[in-house]
Amino acid sequence: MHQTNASPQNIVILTGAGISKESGLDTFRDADGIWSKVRLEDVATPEGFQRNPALVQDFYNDRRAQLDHADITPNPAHQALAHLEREWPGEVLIVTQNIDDLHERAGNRNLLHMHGELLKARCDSCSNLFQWAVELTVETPCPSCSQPGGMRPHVVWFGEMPLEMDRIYRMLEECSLFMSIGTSGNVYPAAGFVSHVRQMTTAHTVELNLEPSTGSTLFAQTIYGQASEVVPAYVEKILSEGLPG
Ligand code: BJW
Repeated sequence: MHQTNASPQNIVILTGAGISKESGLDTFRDADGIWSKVRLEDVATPEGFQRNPALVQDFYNDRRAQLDHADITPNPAHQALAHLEREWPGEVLIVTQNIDDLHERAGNRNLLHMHGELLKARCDSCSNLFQWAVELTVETPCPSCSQPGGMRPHVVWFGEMPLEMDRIYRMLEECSLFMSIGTSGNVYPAAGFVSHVRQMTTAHTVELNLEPSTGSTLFAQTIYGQASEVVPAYVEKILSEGLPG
């Protein structure tokens, strides 16, 4: 492990659907991605949910059930990030856009789900939040206030505010390394994090993705390949050599 006498260096890691692709979960914007099968306006907006709640509940019920399949497991990229969190002397924070639980299953504990979690549901009537592993329907009563019709997946749709933004921006402003893994850089505010880090800090910025993202030129370093290969290699490099620069 690389040792230093200076104060611990913090790492913020933004992850997107690409990190879970090799675990068997679809991305959104690749040719065979989720948005090639369903319209995002129908399933990922509050207006779509108002128009047809049953369609939206079914979409998330299917994805929740898929997470339970025995063959959906963390891949070497998730495992490498858990190893990094355990071994790195400073803070390692994962900010994931993903609603799956593969980072938790790999062992990461310092983790924010900025677009919500598939295994949680909340009640629009009383605002309570629940762990949720089973089907949700338009008739499901809230376990707390008993109202039917108010339960929805705990996910962030277009036009809704992503979660934990204050803590995320604070950590971005205090990091020495910002890594972006498996995200196409199309969705804000996540797509703007690299610019924020560059404006506010001297941190090193690196993109690890299958191909250049929309904002690839904003990164100081870019590494392209399958997440299961490039992420473990990068983690081993910084654990043995320290941060670049
Ligand atoms: C691999 C790989 C392998 C493949 N290895 N890599 C105009 C300008 C700027 C902003 C806006 C605008 N108009 C509207 C906005 C805001 C809007 C937005 O960004 N829209 C854009 C489309 C322009 N954003 C919002 O509305 C957000 N909220 C917000 O801004 O609040 C502020 C506000 C609110 C109200 C009033 C005023 C202000 C909310 C965004 C919510 C996004 N929700 C979703 C669905 C969540 C639940 C679910 O999962 O169903 O989140 S959409 C979807 O996209 C999902 C993802 O988290 C998100 C990002 O996708 P991601 O992860 O990048 O996936 P892909 O598929 O795009 O990319 C995968 C990448 O992996 C690819 O590059 C592959 O190459 C790569 N890859 N295999 C490595 N093996």
